Amino acid sequence: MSFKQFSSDTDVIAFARQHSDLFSADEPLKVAEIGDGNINFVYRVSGATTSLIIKQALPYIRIIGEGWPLSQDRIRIEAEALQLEAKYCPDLVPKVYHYDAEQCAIVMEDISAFGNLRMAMVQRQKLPLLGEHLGRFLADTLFYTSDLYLDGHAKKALVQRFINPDLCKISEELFFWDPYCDHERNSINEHLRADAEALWQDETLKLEVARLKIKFLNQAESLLHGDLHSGSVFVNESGTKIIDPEFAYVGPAGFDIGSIIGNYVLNIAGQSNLPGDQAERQDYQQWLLADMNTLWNTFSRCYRQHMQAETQDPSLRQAAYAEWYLAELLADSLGYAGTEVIRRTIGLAHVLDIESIEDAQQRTESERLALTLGQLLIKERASFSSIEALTAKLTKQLFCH
Ligand code: SR1
Ligand code: MG
Repeated sequence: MSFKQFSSDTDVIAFARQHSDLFSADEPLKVAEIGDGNINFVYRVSGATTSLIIKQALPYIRIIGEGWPLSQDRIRIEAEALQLEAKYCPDLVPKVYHYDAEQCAIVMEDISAFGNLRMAMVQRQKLPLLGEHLGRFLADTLFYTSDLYLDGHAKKALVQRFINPDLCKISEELFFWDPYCDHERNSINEHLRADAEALWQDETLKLEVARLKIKFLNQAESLLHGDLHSGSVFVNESGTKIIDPEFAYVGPAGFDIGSIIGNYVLNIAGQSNLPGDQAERQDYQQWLLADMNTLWNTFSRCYRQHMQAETQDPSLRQAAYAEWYLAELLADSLGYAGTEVIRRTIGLAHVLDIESIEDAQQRTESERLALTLGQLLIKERASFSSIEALTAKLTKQLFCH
């Protein structure tokens, strides 16, 4: 059978029954379309005691329609990336039960015991294991897919398997082009217009963004998740699940680390004006800063251990090389964090952390703060000798004026 969009609950149920043995033959099943992302359709199929998720990729972007076509190879890439990530951190990703090339669909584990990290951050939930889990996920997935672990043939085969031009193009434009000019895709709060215009005139900033962009285009360092924002992370008190790697490709490791750090910073900017007690909001900002330290320090400790124990090439196993590599990676990560913050503030796709501030003046203040922090991250990224140096600077920026 050739590709056909699921068009009824019956289609989805038949597909679920065909490709999993979770349900008994006579068990009544229910379907809910739960996709809240921009790109695909996602269904939960539930029986009496168990459930699963089916994700289907159409040949275009869901929120835009047929006017923005998109390769359906993205769903193969997502399935294969999830399977590869599961090899190194099985506890941190949903299980893939079946990938169907013809229907461009994945049948996978339902992670509804976990809630979306963006919502959790808006509600100021402190998650004791978050930074450690994200740090370990990043260290394992980025190390085991790099030249520091793989031999040359295996690495090049990996690059080939994850060529993802349509999805890369979206990031190339939305991160590195649109926010730095008066692009029709941008969505700019009218009160912030002058700030955006000033940013478009900032040649120093644009030069630094160009340096980050060229690495995104040509530095085939590690297999990336490719879209690691807080909407791609699910959490509860005891666990973390990272979903949606359809933007996966072999790119600069700092892009994944920076994307998620950028989402911490976006929430920090939002917390300055989200509803609620000021002391509580400031306490949460401090928790986010401390968890950024935990994330990077967990990442760098695991990555250093992997290099010492598992890198075969003696020239790349030198201790001094590991230190140089991690310092470069911190700078790259902070730069990409800045691009994520800026594109989510004046670009096409915004975030609830700031959008849910109802009062326009207060929302503008948080957006202005986000732009300030984003520019600081990009321009000063190479000046921070540790993550603590950055979070101390952000603390000063937020609390001492
Ligand atoms: C048109 S797609 C906009 C954004 O949604 C995705 O989740 C990616 O972050 C992309 O940049
Ligand atoms: Mg997504």
